[in-house]
Amino acid sequence: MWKSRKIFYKILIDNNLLLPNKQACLEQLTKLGINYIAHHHDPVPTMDDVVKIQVTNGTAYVKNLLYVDKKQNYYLILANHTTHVGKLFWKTLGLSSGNMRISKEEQILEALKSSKGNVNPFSIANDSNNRVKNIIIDEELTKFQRLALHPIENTTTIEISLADLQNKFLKALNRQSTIAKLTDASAEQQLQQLKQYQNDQQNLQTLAITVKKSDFSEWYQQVIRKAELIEYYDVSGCYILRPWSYFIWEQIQRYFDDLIRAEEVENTYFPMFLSAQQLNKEKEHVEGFKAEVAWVTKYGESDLNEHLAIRPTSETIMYPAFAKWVQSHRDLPLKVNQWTNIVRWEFKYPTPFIRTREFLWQEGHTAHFTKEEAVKQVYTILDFYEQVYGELLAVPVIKGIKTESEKFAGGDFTSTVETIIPQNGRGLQGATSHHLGQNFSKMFEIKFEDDKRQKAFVWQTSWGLTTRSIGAMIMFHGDDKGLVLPPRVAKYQIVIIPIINKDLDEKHLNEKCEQIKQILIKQKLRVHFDNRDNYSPGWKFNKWEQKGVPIRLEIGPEEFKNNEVRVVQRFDNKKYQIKIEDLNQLNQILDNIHNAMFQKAQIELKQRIKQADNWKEFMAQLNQRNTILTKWCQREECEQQVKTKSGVESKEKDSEIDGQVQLTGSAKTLCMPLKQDEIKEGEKCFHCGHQAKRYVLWGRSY
Ligand code: 87F
Repeated sequence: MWKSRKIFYKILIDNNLLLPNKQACLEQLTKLGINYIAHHHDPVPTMDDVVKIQVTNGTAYVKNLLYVDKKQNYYLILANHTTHVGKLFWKTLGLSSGNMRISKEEQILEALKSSKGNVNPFSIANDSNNRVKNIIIDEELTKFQRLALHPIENTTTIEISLADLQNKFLKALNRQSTIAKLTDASAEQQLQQLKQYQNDQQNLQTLAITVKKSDFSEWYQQVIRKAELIEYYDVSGCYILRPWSYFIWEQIQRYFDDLIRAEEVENTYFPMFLSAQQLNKEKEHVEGFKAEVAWVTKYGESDLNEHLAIRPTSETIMYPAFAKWVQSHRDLPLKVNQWTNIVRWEFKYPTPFIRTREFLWQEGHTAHFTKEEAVKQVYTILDFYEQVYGELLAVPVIKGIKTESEKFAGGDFTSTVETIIPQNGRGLQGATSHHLGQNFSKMFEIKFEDDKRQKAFVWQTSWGLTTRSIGAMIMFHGDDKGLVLPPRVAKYQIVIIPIINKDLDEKHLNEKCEQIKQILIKQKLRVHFDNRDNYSPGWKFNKWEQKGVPIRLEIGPEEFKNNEVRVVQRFDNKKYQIKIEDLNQLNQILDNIHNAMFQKAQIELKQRIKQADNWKEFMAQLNQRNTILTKWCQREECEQQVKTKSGVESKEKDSEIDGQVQLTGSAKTLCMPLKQDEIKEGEKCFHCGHQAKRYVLWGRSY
């Protein structure tokens, strides 16, 4: 490829061509008044590469074929990429197919001054010796609005109309073109080809995930798209949540909302804009985050007098109102929550769900009479978060406290639920609940008169859970075949798939399926009957497996006859029959599936937590993709040193050990787990040898 491109350019310069390169070509099109849409990309030497370029609906991908006969006359054929170019059409043009050969690299160079992979109708302009006798255009192409073609070089694709190509471009060159039917096929064969083509398209869309889960980041990218959770979007770091994933979020909302409602938390909505002055009110906490704040600076064509920040969190939006609402101790506790979107303009590599510039969350903010009440609130919410992860998403978490350097700077302490992604051993913060002390209440003057008519500041908490939780669930439970949904968040918990057979009347089978569906709906199960007749049962099995539906019910001739269904469980592929009258077991079966998924996940999580008593053991475990629980002195200086040293030493490591690519990057503290053994006098910090105070969990993190 490289070699031929070099020759290509050399000749272009030597011969002083009419259209030496794509710039000249595009300029020429503009001069001729031809409108086009351009896409720039890496070279696309083959048709397989070409069809990956996204073009507008109604645009055909064009195969460009240069033929040559025995007398060295050339013919350029433009065919729709799906057309099978036959032999018979040559005769209709008064030519003999026996004389025609597809031209070789040197011949392409000679006629069009072009290389293989760079044949296109625009290079006709460079055929100064009139070697190309005719340009033959596939009749199929007349059915499209535009054609996708390369302007001389295959690093750009333009979409232009056939009419412009013929009547403006080729006409200006005084070149003849002929529209012809290129395929030899009979009408019936053509229909067959069309069906095959449609089938292929179908398969293309649902093609299995091409990598195993062990190729983790590629696997994740494929799962989120093929399971129809995410659609990509033009703004970097922002993604479309499709119904299949938004439903999961709705389940999380419903579950958590019920929990906090019982705690007498009230839902509210505060505006998403805030002024610079508002944002800077509590300087200390904003300082570290400033770079991530997104601003609105214009309206229409005019500059906004006062730029507006888009909420990255709502402390400084809410607390001025809190100051108005709290007058006496009778106004306490004040407990509000809101479900909103949040914008944080991060520059780390985005990952759908896990790290995105806009995301969805709930943020809760409470104000209390006493410190004890506030602390209690912090832990109640932390338990709720543990329940969301465990009871809904079947993801185990570790409850803990952040170290001083990892806590939210605006608060007194930060509690957290952390999980560990088994595939790469990375820690992932699942949600957080802060004890804010009186820091904000003093700043914002949220105060009241206590029983003795003394002024007192309130004690506050704030807490948040985001759509990141969905990412953790996908990573934990997905497998080589795709997504595996825990039953409580699955939009469809059960799909019914009829297996049509010539011995079975389709109408009766469908009625049976519909009947079963109604039985299950009465049990409050979320069930879908896939009665599409243009897809085979096998195709449907794959599709719903990829989308992670917990249970599929198959009903074929055997099941129909015996009045039963075949149950196939997604997460462990277990298969068995149940009688129709026993369908009420399905609720219990789904619960069992949830529990089994959670248990499996718990084991996987535990396997990623190792202990270490010294630096050597620590680094060895880190390089085995584990998190490490160590005794620690709780000194910030020591924490910093571990972070820096582990980063340096992992970078120096070979990139491959035991055939596995090693993760590099420094380890930080994930949390000090709430549940931990007591540390005795004389026990030492694993790193610096000072008296240890607590156990802390270290790991690379998301
Ligand atoms: C990004 C930009 C500006 C996090 C930010 O955790 C400010 C911030 O304050 C910021 N990123 N934070 C901390 C958020 C604290 C707290 N807020 C309520 C939560 C839970 C919900």
